[in-house]
Amino acid sequence: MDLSSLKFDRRKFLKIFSLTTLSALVPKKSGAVEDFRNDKNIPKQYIQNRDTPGFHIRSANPFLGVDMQNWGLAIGGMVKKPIGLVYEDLFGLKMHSQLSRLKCVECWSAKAKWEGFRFEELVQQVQPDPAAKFVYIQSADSYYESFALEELLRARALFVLRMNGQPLSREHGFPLRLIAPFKYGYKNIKYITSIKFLDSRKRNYWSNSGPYSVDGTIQPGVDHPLDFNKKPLPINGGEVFHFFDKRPGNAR
Ligand SMILES: Nc1nc2c(c(=O)[nH]1)N[C@H]1C(S)=C(S)[C@@H](COP(=O)(O)O)O[C@H]1N2
Ligand SMILES: [Mo]
Repeated sequence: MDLSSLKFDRRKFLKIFSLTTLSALVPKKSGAVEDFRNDKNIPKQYIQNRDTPGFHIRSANPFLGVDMQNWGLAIGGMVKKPIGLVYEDLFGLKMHSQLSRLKCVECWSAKAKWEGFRFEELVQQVQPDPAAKFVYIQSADSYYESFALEELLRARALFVLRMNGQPLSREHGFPLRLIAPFKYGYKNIKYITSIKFLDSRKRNYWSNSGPYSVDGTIQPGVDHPLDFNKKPLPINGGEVFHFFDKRPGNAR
């Protein structure tokens, strides 16, 4: 199927591809790629866990990155008006910017300037059923996350297109990721392809594949920020702030 001629024509795109077709185009698994998780010789071109200076990279399943010829964002489930968006559509939404820290459960954290749109705008477009109090998000690397709708509507939750003044890099979630700084890093899903409104809470990748909770709210304790001279920094729980971070206007 040749998508290249349709790439920039949204109306045609939406007419020709029903929402089900759209999500069928987005591979649930990263193809028939072998499982490299326990392989120390993962080919270099794969996005994989890397402790890179400034901002580490975490990718549970080594992944080649999103193929934009096939990328679309499907928003559906219990909604009045399911929609399919192409990358260009996302730039028609109102952009917000914030400085916030991503804190991984593996005791590193790093901050960046993020730019993106608020979930509220998508909610307005699709008009969810009042019973749909939960949101399930899937990504191109077969990762998935689960939220209460209320959490995604908080002021500091952002669907991010740009990081530090550049489009998201392949490693950090291009073309679209979530930044929810009051949740541990694993909730900040990258390479998003589909968002579904549901009336019950689904599980997430790391509660099914490891010891982490579905909720993933940052807990009180001791943090070890990557860019804080490796000195432990006590935190009070909730979003982690650095003395030099810009304080959020109305963080919750
Ligand atoms: N799609 C997807 N999103 C993901 C992950 C992943 O493996 N796949 N890893 C999570 C984890 S554990 C962390 S800590 C953050 C790391 O984001 P970064 O790679 O941009 O630093 O992404 C989260 N989002
Ligand atoms: Mo993480």
